[in-house]
Amino acid sequence: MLCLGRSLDSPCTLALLVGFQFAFVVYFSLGGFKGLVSVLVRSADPEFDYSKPHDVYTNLSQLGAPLIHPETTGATALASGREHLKDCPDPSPLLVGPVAVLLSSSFSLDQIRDRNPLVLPGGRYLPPDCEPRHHTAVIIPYRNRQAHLRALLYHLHPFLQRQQLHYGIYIVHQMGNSTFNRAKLLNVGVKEALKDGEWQCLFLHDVDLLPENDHNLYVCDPKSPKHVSVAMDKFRYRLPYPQYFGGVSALTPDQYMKMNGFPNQYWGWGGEDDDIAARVRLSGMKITRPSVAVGHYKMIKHRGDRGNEENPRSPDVSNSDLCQDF
Ligand code: UDH
Ligand code: MN
Repeated sequence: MLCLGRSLDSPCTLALLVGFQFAFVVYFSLGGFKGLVSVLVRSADPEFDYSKPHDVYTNLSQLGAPLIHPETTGATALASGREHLKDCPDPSPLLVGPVAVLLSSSFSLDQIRDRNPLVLPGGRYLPPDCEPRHHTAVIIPYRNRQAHLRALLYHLHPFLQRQQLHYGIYIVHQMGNSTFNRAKLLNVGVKEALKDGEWQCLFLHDVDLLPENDHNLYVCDPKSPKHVSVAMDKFRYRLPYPQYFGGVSALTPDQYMKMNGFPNQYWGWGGEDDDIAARVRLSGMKITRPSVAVGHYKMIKHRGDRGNEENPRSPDVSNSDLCQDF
């Protein structure tokens, strides 16, 4: 105490203390508490104001004119006349951040097509005025959810076009009334999509999840499988549990092969997403995630479906299953 008292008595120390205090006051008043927190806790997360979302069709009129006739399909038609195009800018200048979500679409499929004149038959799109950096197949397991499908297509087409991706949407329909099998449908979808195009990224997408922020890019992480729907309104915008891998996730074809695809033996609701997460880990990969700030999704409210009753027992998942499924 004596020592401190003495040093405080020194005019030099006092001047220094006053100087520090002054600097702190100036610092707080300029950056506020938020500024101080952001310096202490270095967060790379962007911030978005979800209270003022844009219309999901914002900026679509800025997309270039089609270089190919909309009726034309096939790889050669897609490639023709594009040799001189520059790479699309990174990031896309068309992004707007939070977008409004219409949970029930009153639009018919014809009306959705009319609102998206640059989308080609088969639900494909290629930016007309630049060479896309990413090639993404969106694969949707589906049965008897017409209203959800219309809401998703109305939302997802403009959302993905603003990201300037080359994309295709594949709806994998389970016929008949037998028990639903989401993971098996996803396996079918991956196989068919890869026969159809040279996709670099496979987005596995529930039909009832609508992304709320177009900075949530529908591209893969080349290093790790990505769980994308990290902040769903249904779970109060956070992960329900740390290993959750359901809803929307993204894998490169290589990652899909490395984990030997998805299990085929999960009939009915539940369990298959945890099995898929286990496969990722067992094959030596990690799961990446976008930040909670961009990974916002709204889920269309619904009850359990007939034919997709809760799976009474989770199949025994063993290492040997990893070698059998596809
Ligand atoms: N799906 C269909 N048709 C069905 C069942 C499922 O298309 O009949 C697809 C669809 O893409 C859906 C996904 O499978 O988004 C996942 O199914 P889900 O939406 O039923 O899963 P979720 O986790 O279930 O949202 C929430 C409550 C369901 C009741 C659970 C039983 N206790
Ligand atoms: Mn659902």
